[in-house]
Amino acid sequence: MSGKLTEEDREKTLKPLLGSGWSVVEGRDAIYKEYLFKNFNQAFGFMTRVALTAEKMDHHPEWFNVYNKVQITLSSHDVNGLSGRDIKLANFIEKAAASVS
Ligand code: HBI
Repeated sequence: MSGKLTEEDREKTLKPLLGSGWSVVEGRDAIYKEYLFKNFNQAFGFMTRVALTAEKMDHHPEWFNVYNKVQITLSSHDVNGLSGRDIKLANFIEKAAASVS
């Protein structure tokens, strides 16, 4: 769970995310997705939810926000690539984004 994702892990846990708008970053073992919201309040509300969970997990996104756009990159520095923590956080992020309205 905390080590680098194996090929088997990738098949099982990464593939579903790649089917829902996440992509593997070129030249880096990391995943990326851009979210668009209606306005800044919704974007920042979403970021606040993600931030609280990220802090609890001690696992932090690389992210960029302008107005209603939030671009997120996930990777685990300690394993120099993707770990189960990235998958777990990405799945939480998906839920958080879906619950913004
Ligand atoms: N967040 N994404 C990510 N990757 C890490 O390896 C990581 C982190 N947040 C905190 C963290 N590691 C700490 O455990 C160390 O930097 C101390």
